[in-house]
Amino acid sequence: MTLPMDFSPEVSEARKAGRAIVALESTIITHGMPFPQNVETAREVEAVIREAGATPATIAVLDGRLKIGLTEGELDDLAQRDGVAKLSRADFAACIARGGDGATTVAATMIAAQLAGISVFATGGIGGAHKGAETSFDISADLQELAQTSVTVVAAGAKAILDIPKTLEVLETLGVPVITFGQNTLPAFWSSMSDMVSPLRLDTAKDIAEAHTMRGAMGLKGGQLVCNPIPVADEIAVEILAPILEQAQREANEKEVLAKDVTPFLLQRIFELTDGASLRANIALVKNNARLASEIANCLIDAR
Ligand code: PSU
Ligand code: MN
Repeated sequence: MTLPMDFSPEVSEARKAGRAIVALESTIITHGMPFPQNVETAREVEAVIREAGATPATIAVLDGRLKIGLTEGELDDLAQRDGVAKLSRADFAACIARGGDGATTVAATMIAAQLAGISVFATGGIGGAHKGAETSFDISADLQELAQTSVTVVAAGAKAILDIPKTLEVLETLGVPVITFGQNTLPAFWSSMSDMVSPLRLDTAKDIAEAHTMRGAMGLKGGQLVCNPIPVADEIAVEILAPILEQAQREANEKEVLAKDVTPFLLQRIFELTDGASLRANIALVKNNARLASEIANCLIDAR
Protein backbone atom coordinates (compact mmCIF):
# COMPACT_ATOMS: atom_id res chain seq x y z
CA MET A 1 0.00 0.00 0.00
CA THR A 2 1.33 3.45 -0.84
CA LEU A 3 0.75 6.45 1.36
CA PRO A 4 -1.50 9.05 -0.30
CA MET A 5 0.91 11.96 0.27
CA ASP A 6 1.06 15.07 -1.94
CA PHE A 7 3.70 17.79 -1.95
CA SER A 8 2.55 21.28 -2.93
CA PRO A 9 4.31 22.68 -6.02
CA GLU A 10 6.36 25.03 -3.82
CA VAL A 11 7.49 22.26 -1.44
CA SER A 12 8.19 19.94 -4.35
CA GLU A 13 10.52 22.50 -5.88
CA ALA A 14 12.29 23.11 -2.57
CA ARG A 15 12.90 19.37 -2.21
CA LYS A 16 14.39 19.14 -5.70
CA ALA A 17 16.63 22.17 -5.06
CA GLY A 18 17.65 20.86 -1.60
CA ARG A 19 16.38 23.99 0.13
CA ALA A 20 15.44 24.20 3.81
CA ILE A 21 11.81 23.36 4.61
CA VAL A 22 9.89 24.22 7.79
CA ALA A 23 6.73 22.28 8.69
CA LEU A 24 3.68 24.08 10.10
CA GLU A 25 0.65 22.58 11.84
CA SER A 26 -2.96 23.23 10.85
CA THR A 27 -4.85 22.73 14.15
CA ILE A 28 -3.78 26.23 15.12
CA ILE A 29 -5.74 27.37 12.00
CA THR A 30 -8.91 25.30 12.52
CA HIS A 31 -9.11 25.05 16.32
CA GLY A 32 -6.63 27.59 17.69
CA MET A 33 -7.68 30.92 16.17
CA PRO A 34 -10.93 32.45 14.89
CA PHE A 35 -11.56 33.27 11.21
CA PRO A 36 -10.27 35.47 9.54
CA GLN A 37 -7.22 35.96 11.81
CA ASN A 38 -6.46 32.25 11.43
CA VAL A 39 -5.90 32.40 7.67
CA GLU A 40 -4.21 35.81 7.80
CA THR A 41 -1.79 34.50 10.41
CA ALA A 42 -1.14 31.31 8.48
CA ARG A 43 -0.21 33.38 5.42
CA GLU A 44 1.97 35.76 7.42
CA VAL A 45 3.80 32.88 9.08
CA GLU A 46 4.49 31.32 5.69
CA ALA A 47 5.80 34.71 4.49
CA VAL A 48 8.18 34.96 7.46
CA ILE A 49 9.65 31.58 6.53
CA ARG A 50 10.11 32.58 2.87
CA GLU A 51 11.78 35.85 3.90
CA ALA A 52 14.20 33.82 5.99
CA GLY A 53 15.17 31.82 2.90
CA ALA A 54 13.30 28.61 3.73
CA THR A 55 10.11 27.04 2.38
CA PRO A 56 6.95 26.63 4.48
CA ALA A 57 5.05 23.32 4.44
CA THR A 58 1.66 23.63 6.15
CA ILE A 59 0.38 20.12 6.82
CA ALA A 60 -3.23 18.85 6.76
CA VAL A 61 -5.41 15.99 5.49
CA LEU A 62 -7.75 16.94 2.64
CA ASP A 63 -10.08 14.39 1.05
CA GLY A 64 -8.01 11.57 2.50
CA ARG A 65 -4.69 12.85 1.15
CA LEU A 66 -1.82 13.88 3.39
CA LYS A 67 -0.86 17.35 2.16
CA ILE A 68 2.71 18.52 2.69
CA GLY A 69 2.30 22.19 1.86
CA LEU A 70 -1.05 23.78 1.02
CA THR A 71 -1.79 26.01 -1.96
CA GLU A 72 -3.40 29.37 -1.19
CA GLY A 73 -6.80 28.01 -2.20
CA GLU A 74 -6.46 24.95 0.03
CA LEU A 75 -5.41 27.11 2.98
CA ASP A 76 -8.40 29.46 2.50
CA ASP A 77 -10.75 26.52 2.25
CA LEU A 78 -9.41 24.77 5.37
CA ALA A 79 -9.61 27.97 7.44
CA GLN A 80 -13.33 28.42 6.74
CA ARG A 81 -14.53 24.84 6.85
CA ASP A 82 -16.62 23.63 9.78
CA GLY A 83 -16.24 20.27 11.45
CA VAL A 84 -12.64 19.58 10.45
CA ALA A 85 -11.25 16.81 12.69
CA LYS A 86 -8.40 17.61 15.10
CA LEU A 87 -5.91 14.85 14.36
CA SER A 88 -3.31 13.39 16.67
CA ARG A 89 -1.39 10.09 16.44
CA ALA A 90 -4.46 8.01 17.39
CA ASP A 91 -6.89 9.17 14.69
CA PHE A 92 -4.50 10.22 11.90
CA ALA A 93 -4.49 6.98 9.89
CA ALA A 94 -8.25 6.36 10.17
CA CYS A 95 -8.97 9.87 8.82
CA ILE A 96 -6.75 9.27 5.77
CA ALA A 97 -8.15 5.78 5.22
CA ARG A 98 -11.75 7.07 5.28
CA GLY A 99 -10.97 9.88 2.84
CA GLY A 100 -11.67 12.55 5.45
CA ASP A 101 -10.43 16.05 6.20
CA GLY A 102 -8.36 16.85 9.24
CA ALA A 103 -6.09 19.42 10.82
CA THR A 104 -2.86 18.16 12.34
CA THR A 105 -1.84 18.86 15.94
CA VAL A 106 1.79 19.02 17.00
CA ALA A 107 1.90 15.21 17.33
CA ALA A 108 0.38 14.53 13.90
CA THR A 109 2.43 17.27 12.23
CA MET A 110 5.63 15.70 13.62
CA ILE A 111 4.62 12.32 12.19
CA ALA A 112 3.87 13.89 8.79
CA ALA A 113 7.08 15.93 8.80
CA GLN A 114 9.15 12.82 9.47
CA LEU A 115 7.35 10.94 6.65
CA ALA A 116 8.15 13.87 4.33
CA GLY A 117 11.80 14.14 5.41
CA ILE A 118 11.35 17.52 7.15
CA SER A 119 13.40 18.01 10.35
CA VAL A 120 12.15 21.33 11.72
CA PHE A 121 8.64 22.42 12.68
CA ALA A 122 7.37 25.78 13.99
CA THR A 123 4.22 26.22 16.07
CA GLY A 124 2.80 28.37 18.87
CA GLY A 125 2.57 26.14 21.90
CA ILE A 126 2.65 22.40 22.41
CA GLY A 127 0.08 20.39 24.31
CA GLY A 128 1.09 19.12 27.74
CA ALA A 129 -0.15 18.03 31.14
CA HIS A 130 -3.32 19.96 31.99
CA LYS A 131 -4.06 21.38 35.42
CA GLY A 132 -5.73 18.59 37.38
CA ALA A 133 -3.97 15.94 35.26
CA GLU A 134 -3.47 13.90 38.44
CA THR A 135 -7.19 13.11 38.36
CA SER A 136 -8.22 13.75 34.72
CA PHE A 137 -5.14 12.02 33.20
CA ASP A 138 -5.28 14.74 30.49
CA ILE A 139 -1.74 14.71 29.13
CA SER A 140 -1.33 15.62 25.46
CA ALA A 141 -0.09 13.00 23.01
CA ASP A 142 2.33 15.75 21.85
CA LEU A 143 4.67 14.78 24.70
CA GLN A 144 4.86 11.10 23.70
CA GLU A 145 5.44 12.18 20.11
CA LEU A 146 8.40 14.34 21.08
CA ALA A 147 9.85 11.20 22.67
CA GLN A 148 9.68 9.10 19.53
CA THR A 149 9.68 11.24 16.38
CA SER A 150 12.89 12.96 15.34
CA VAL A 151 11.71 16.48 14.57
CA THR A 152 12.89 19.68 16.25
CA VAL A 153 9.81 21.64 17.34
CA VAL A 154 10.06 25.38 17.95
CA ALA A 155 7.35 26.65 20.33
CA ALA A 156 6.97 29.51 22.82
CA GLY A 157 7.00 27.15 25.78
CA ALA A 158 4.09 25.22 27.14
CA LYS A 159 0.87 27.19 27.16
CA ALA A 160 0.12 28.82 30.49
CA ILE A 161 -3.22 26.95 30.49
CA LEU A 162 -1.17 23.85 31.25
CA ASP A 163 0.49 22.66 34.41
CA ILE A 164 4.03 23.61 33.39
CA PRO A 165 5.91 21.82 36.20
CA LYS A 166 4.04 18.56 35.47
CA THR A 167 4.62 18.98 31.74
CA LEU A 168 8.35 19.39 32.37
CA GLU A 169 8.43 16.31 34.60
CA VAL A 170 6.79 14.20 31.90
CA LEU A 171 9.22 15.49 29.26
CA GLU A 172 12.12 14.70 31.57
CA THR A 173 10.82 11.16 32.13
CA LEU A 174 10.48 10.70 28.37
CA GLY A 175 14.01 11.97 27.76
CA VAL A 176 12.97 14.92 25.61
CA PRO A 177 15.49 17.78 25.50
CA VAL A 178 13.79 21.03 26.50
CA ILE A 179 16.00 23.81 25.18
CA THR A 180 15.31 27.47 25.85
CA PHE A 181 16.70 29.84 23.25
CA GLY A 182 18.90 32.60 24.64
CA GLN A 183 17.80 32.71 28.30
CA ASN A 184 17.96 30.60 31.45
CA THR A 185 14.28 30.90 32.34
CA LEU A 186 11.64 28.88 30.58
CA PRO A 187 9.17 31.11 28.70
CA ALA A 188 5.43 30.65 29.31
CA PHE A 189 3.78 31.17 25.92
CA TRP A 190 2.06 34.57 26.36
CA SER A 191 4.85 35.67 28.74
CA SER A 192 8.56 35.69 27.96
CA MET A 193 9.41 34.50 31.46
CA SER A 194 8.07 31.91 33.88
CA ASP A 195 9.34 31.12 37.33
CA MET A 196 11.05 27.94 36.15
CA VAL A 197 14.63 27.37 35.10
CA SER A 198 14.99 25.74 31.70
CA PRO A 199 16.58 22.27 31.69
CA LEU A 200 18.83 23.32 28.77
CA ARG A 201 19.84 26.60 27.15
CA LEU A 202 21.31 27.18 23.69
CA ASP A 203 22.08 30.59 22.22
CA THR A 204 22.31 30.06 18.47
CA ALA A 205 20.31 28.32 15.74
CA LYS A 206 23.54 26.57 14.76
CA ASP A 207 23.91 25.01 18.22
CA ILE A 208 20.31 23.78 18.09
CA ALA A 209 20.87 22.31 14.62
CA GLU A 210 24.06 20.59 15.80
CA ALA A 211 22.29 19.09 18.81
CA HIS A 212 19.60 17.74 16.44
CA THR A 213 22.24 16.19 14.19
CA MET A 214 24.14 14.73 17.16
CA ARG A 215 20.99 12.97 18.38
CA GLY A 216 20.71 11.37 14.94
CA ALA A 217 24.38 10.32 14.98
CA MET A 218 23.85 8.72 18.40
CA GLY A 219 20.77 6.88 17.20
CA LEU A 220 18.57 8.63 19.75
CA LYS A 221 14.95 8.54 18.68
CA GLY A 222 12.76 11.54 19.36
CA GLY A 223 12.75 15.26 18.83
CA GLN A 224 13.87 18.39 20.61
CA LEU A 225 11.54 20.96 22.11
CA VAL A 226 12.91 24.46 21.55
CA CYS A 227 11.26 27.10 23.74
CA ASN A 228 11.57 30.50 22.10
CA PRO A 229 10.47 33.40 24.34
CA ILE A 230 7.79 35.72 22.94
CA PRO A 231 9.35 39.17 22.20
CA VAL A 232 8.92 41.33 25.32
CA ALA A 233 7.06 44.01 23.31
CA ASP A 234 4.32 41.48 22.48
CA GLU A 235 3.91 39.69 25.80
CA ILE A 236 0.97 39.80 28.24
CA ALA A 237 1.97 40.32 31.87
CA VAL A 238 1.45 37.31 34.14
CA GLU A 239 -0.55 39.45 36.61
CA ILE A 240 -3.12 40.24 33.92
CA LEU A 241 -3.26 36.74 32.56
CA ALA A 242 -3.35 34.64 35.76
CA PRO A 243 -6.94 35.46 36.88
CA ILE A 244 -8.22 35.01 33.32
CA LEU A 245 -6.61 31.58 32.99
CA GLU A 246 -8.15 30.64 36.31
CA GLN A 247 -11.62 31.73 35.18
CA ALA A 248 -11.35 29.88 31.85
CA GLN A 249 -10.22 26.73 33.68
CA ARG A 250 -13.07 27.01 36.18
CA GLU A 251 -15.60 27.30 33.35
CA ALA A 252 -14.11 24.28 31.59
CA ASN A 253 -14.52 22.26 34.78
CA GLU A 254 -18.08 23.49 35.36
CA LYS A 255 -19.11 22.70 31.79
CA GLU A 256 -17.30 19.34 32.01
CA VAL A 257 -15.30 19.98 28.84
CA LEU A 258 -13.22 16.88 28.17
CA ALA A 259 -10.44 15.35 26.04
CA LYS A 260 -9.79 17.04 22.70
CA ASP A 261 -12.17 19.89 23.41
CA VAL A 262 -10.24 21.22 26.41
CA THR A 263 -7.48 23.13 24.58
CA PRO A 264 -9.76 24.80 21.97
CA PHE A 265 -12.28 25.75 24.70
CA LEU A 266 -9.63 27.38 26.90
CA LEU A 267 -8.02 29.27 23.99
CA GLN A 268 -11.40 30.64 22.85
CA ARG A 269 -12.39 31.78 26.36
CA ILE A 270 -9.02 33.42 26.96
CA PHE A 271 -9.38 35.24 23.62
CA GLU A 272 -12.79 36.58 24.71
CA LEU A 273 -11.71 37.46 28.25
CA THR A 274 -8.62 39.38 27.05
CA ASP A 275 -10.57 41.24 24.30
CA GLY A 276 -8.36 39.65 21.69
CA ALA A 277 -5.02 40.50 23.34
CA SER A 278 -4.20 36.79 23.72
CA LEU A 279 -4.64 36.36 19.97
CA ARG A 280 -2.35 39.29 19.11
CA ALA A 281 0.34 37.82 21.35
CA ASN A 282 -0.24 34.36 19.86
CA ILE A 283 0.24 35.70 16.32
CA ALA A 284 3.46 37.52 17.30
CA LEU A 285 4.98 34.48 18.96
CA VAL A 286 4.17 32.09 16.11
CA LYS A 287 5.94 34.43 13.66
CA ASN A 288 8.89 34.69 16.03
CA ASN A 289 9.05 30.89 16.17
CA ALA A 290 8.83 30.60 12.38
CA ARG A 291 11.88 32.87 12.09
CA LEU A 292 14.00 30.79 14.48
CA ALA A 293 12.82 27.51 12.92
CA SER A 294 13.89 28.79 9.49
CA GLU A 295 17.36 29.63 10.81
CA ILE A 296 17.68 26.15 12.34
CA ALA A 297 16.51 24.52 9.08
CA ASN A 298 19.01 26.62 7.12
CA CYS A 299 21.83 25.51 9.46
CA LEU A 300 20.88 21.85 8.94
CA ILE A 301 21.15 22.36 5.16
CA ASP A 302 24.47 24.19 5.47
CA ALA A 303 25.87 21.36 7.55
CA ARG A 304 25.00 18.64 5.05
N1 PSU B 1 -1.27 26.02 20.86
C1 PSU B 1 -2.00 27.06 20.37
N2 PSU B 1 -3.08 26.78 19.63
C2 PSU B 1 -3.44 25.50 19.33
C3 PSU B 1 -2.65 24.42 19.84
C4 PSU B 1 -1.59 24.73 20.60
O1 PSU B 1 -1.69 28.21 20.62
O2 PSU B 1 -4.41 25.31 18.62
C5 PSU B 1 -3.02 22.99 19.45
C6 PSU B 1 -1.78 22.28 18.89
O3 PSU B 1 -2.16 21.68 17.67
C7 PSU B 1 -1.47 21.21 19.91
C8 PSU B 1 -2.85 20.90 20.43
O4 PSU B 1 -0.82 20.10 19.36
O5 PSU B 1 -3.46 22.20 20.53
C9 PSU B 1 -2.85 20.15 21.74
O6 PSU B 1 -4.12 19.63 21.95
P1 PSU B 1 -4.35 18.55 23.13
O7 PSU B 1 -4.05 19.31 24.39
O8 PSU B 1 -5.78 18.15 22.99
O9 PSU B 1 -3.38 17.43 22.87
MN1 MN C 1 -5.77 16.53 26.08
